[in-house]
Amino acid sequence: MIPHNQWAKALHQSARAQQPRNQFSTQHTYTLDDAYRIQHALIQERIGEGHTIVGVKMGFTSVAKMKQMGVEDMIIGQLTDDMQITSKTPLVRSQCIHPRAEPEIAFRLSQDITSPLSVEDVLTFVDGVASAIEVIDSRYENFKFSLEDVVADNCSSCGFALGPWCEVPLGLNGLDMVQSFDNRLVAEGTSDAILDNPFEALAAATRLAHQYGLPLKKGMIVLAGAATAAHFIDASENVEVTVDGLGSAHFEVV
Ligand code: OOG
Ligand code: MG
Repeated sequence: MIPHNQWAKALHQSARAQQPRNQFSTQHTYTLDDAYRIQHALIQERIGEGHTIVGVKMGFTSVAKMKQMGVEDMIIGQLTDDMQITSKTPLVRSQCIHPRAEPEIAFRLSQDITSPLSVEDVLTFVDGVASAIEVIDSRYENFKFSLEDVVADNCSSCGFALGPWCEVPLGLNGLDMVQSFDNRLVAEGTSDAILDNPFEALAAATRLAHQYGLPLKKGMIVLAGAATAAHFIDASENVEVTVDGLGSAHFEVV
């Protein structure tokens, strides 16, 4: 028997104490279903602290990310309100273990989604698109994990910043996505890297959310997954992501 709640508490504690821990998979065999149960229990720890679920994030929707992390399946994690990084709530480096930033695209849901949707249908469930930055901060030593380990750890999620909400275009293909640290270019890619079409990532999110019981409610945010490999954030950096036609998301590291 896998002690789901105990492992969730251990991961939560690692995040709160900035103490990386061993992977579970090196000592135990557990399934993807177990991993999502641990993730749910981990989110309950955050809810117990007074936070609320504000959306989901997709992971490994680009070849660049799969290659960087050596993991080959799409995954889904959950976003809570305290993860949002704004000009008033910058990223506090000392509250992270080994944070990395990656360029993403965010969707805002215009209505509840209760069943898996096709890429054609998903368009009518979105009322905003934005450039985004995701901050990931694995709770495992050396940022190394199995597919089950990373799912249990809520897909490494730590924070996210959004650019201005834009009207939903009919297509999101061929958009340049660039990430810079203190105006220094660190990553460059295109929106096509995200499953050939970021709307595909949104459709995949509806499938995985349905399969693993994650809520998708009106007003929630869906992060489509990174278009490039992620980059380590050092001290005192200004992180910015610009997506062609969608403007920029940025935040400060303090
Ligand atoms: C896991 C999270 C992957 C993405 O955008 O592909 C992810 C990790 O790389 O630690 O967020
Ligand atoms: Mg990501």
